[in-house]
Amino acid sequence: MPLEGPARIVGELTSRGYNAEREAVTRIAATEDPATTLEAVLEDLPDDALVVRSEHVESLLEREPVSDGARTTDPAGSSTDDGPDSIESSTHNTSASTGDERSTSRPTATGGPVETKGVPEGSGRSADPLERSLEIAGDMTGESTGTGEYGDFVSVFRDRLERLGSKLRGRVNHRPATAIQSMPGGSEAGMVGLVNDVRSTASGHWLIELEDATGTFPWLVMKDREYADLVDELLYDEVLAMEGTLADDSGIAFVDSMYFPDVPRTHEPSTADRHVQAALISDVHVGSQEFMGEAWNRFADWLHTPEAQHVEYLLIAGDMVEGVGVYPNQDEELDVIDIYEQYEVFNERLKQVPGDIEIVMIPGNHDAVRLAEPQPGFDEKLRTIMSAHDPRIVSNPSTVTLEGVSVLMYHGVSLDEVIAELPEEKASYDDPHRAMYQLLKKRHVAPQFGGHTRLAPEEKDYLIMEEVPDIFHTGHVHKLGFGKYHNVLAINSGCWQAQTDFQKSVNIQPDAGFAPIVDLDTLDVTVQKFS
Ligand code: D5M
Ligand code: FE
Ligand code: ZN
Repeated sequence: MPLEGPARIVGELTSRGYNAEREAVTRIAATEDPATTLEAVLEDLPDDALVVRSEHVESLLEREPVSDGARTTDPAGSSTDDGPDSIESSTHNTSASTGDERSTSRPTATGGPVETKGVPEGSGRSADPLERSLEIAGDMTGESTGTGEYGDFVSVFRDRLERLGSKLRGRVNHRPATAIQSMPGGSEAGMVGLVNDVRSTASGHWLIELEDATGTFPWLVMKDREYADLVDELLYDEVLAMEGTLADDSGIAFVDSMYFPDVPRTHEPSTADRHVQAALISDVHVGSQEFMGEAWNRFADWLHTPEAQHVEYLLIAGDMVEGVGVYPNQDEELDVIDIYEQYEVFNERLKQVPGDIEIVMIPGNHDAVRLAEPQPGFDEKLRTIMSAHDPRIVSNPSTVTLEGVSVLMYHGVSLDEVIAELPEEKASYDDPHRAMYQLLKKRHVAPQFGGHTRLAPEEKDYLIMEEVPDIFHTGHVHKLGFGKYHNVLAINSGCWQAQTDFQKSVNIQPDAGFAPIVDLDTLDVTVQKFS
């Protein structure tokens, strides 16, 4: 049969410009001759319909039951004999994308419950959509006030120092930089500030200059002190607290303790009240010659299977498309050269995802939004292009809370920087989640200005982790890795792009074609492999 399997049916519908509800696809797949049913459904569809809904299919099947294998072959209901293949299709007819509420059971032509027979795969999602909840916080789309002028840098740093500093001020007896300078030599002093400079001295100690609203003050970390080990974790512009003893001339302080804003060790993450899952992916790179279409097809197919019935959310952490002109000579590896066409193709790929899965996405550095972070969500034109599945499109970073579980989504460009600056054992491409731990410790997704990561100063610092997320989701480095840091689940989600020439040249082996699936009720992770 040419149209066996829901994903093929979805593909056929999308190639003709239609999106489809999952339930509708399942019903078509359940008929004796899905190809004929599909044609009949399309014939029957109202002219203005863009989405094939379950009621379209049901109403056709009620009028022309001949094509409905489940009910016509044996009205007495032998379909139940089909055992595990027999799927109750009438309970979850939902459209996540519209939030429409529909009746939960349908009479058949013979008055009994609809049972589908011989369904190769697929069933409705596991739960009532009314049990779902999805909230967005920190989306700065449309809120950008930055002009890139000096005043913006002053306000963004002031905001950062104020908000991250407030997490440290209770822990140290702190004074402003200028006040410390006039304290008597030998006093105990404390300060909260941004890392302005880190230098090694001739004798191998470390000099860390902290800056606050009043000025700067130098702190000396002796090489044989326990804190010396933390110096190689420091990034410029992160917020820290120091405590120590002033030298005789009060021109410098010897560090006794160093504090990071950090996630409290006692942090207890929230969990969902029912068994429900989210698939976390990123770096799809549609439009690249290396985009792994077959792996994506398998992923979409899998989402239509009963095994995936609890997957009700799909989060995509940036790099939807390959983009154009992102890296030198990138055009030589493009499959689709027009940026809008890339998003059209991406939209087709989204349509393969069951219509009742909620999708949330943020942009990445390959996407057609400003490169500097925070990156606003896509503009109206791109939203229109990507509208078929009705995804929620928010800024990079943003926090999405799924049934009480907060997920901080950040594309991850700063991870390159963390990995470059920190020693291998603290952050590496092979263990991207460990680099994420560093960001959690700093309570900031991209601390360092003026480096590799481009930042746009705004009135407020959108890159701060004001609240501790339950899950931190990044991508960008194309490596799969996850683990827990002070009970926060950090996941870097791999990619859907095979190794590029650049990656070959620097010996990066991407983890392509994997989908980490998170149980929102336990925060356990399973990885599904599609490559
Ligand atoms: O980034 C994928 C990963 O590869 C990320 O760690 C950056 C790195 N990368 C990829 N191409 C380049 C070039 N040309 N220069 C420097 N770094 C690169 P992505 O954002 O998906 O391209
Ligand atoms: Fe990428
Ligand atoms: Zn990227």
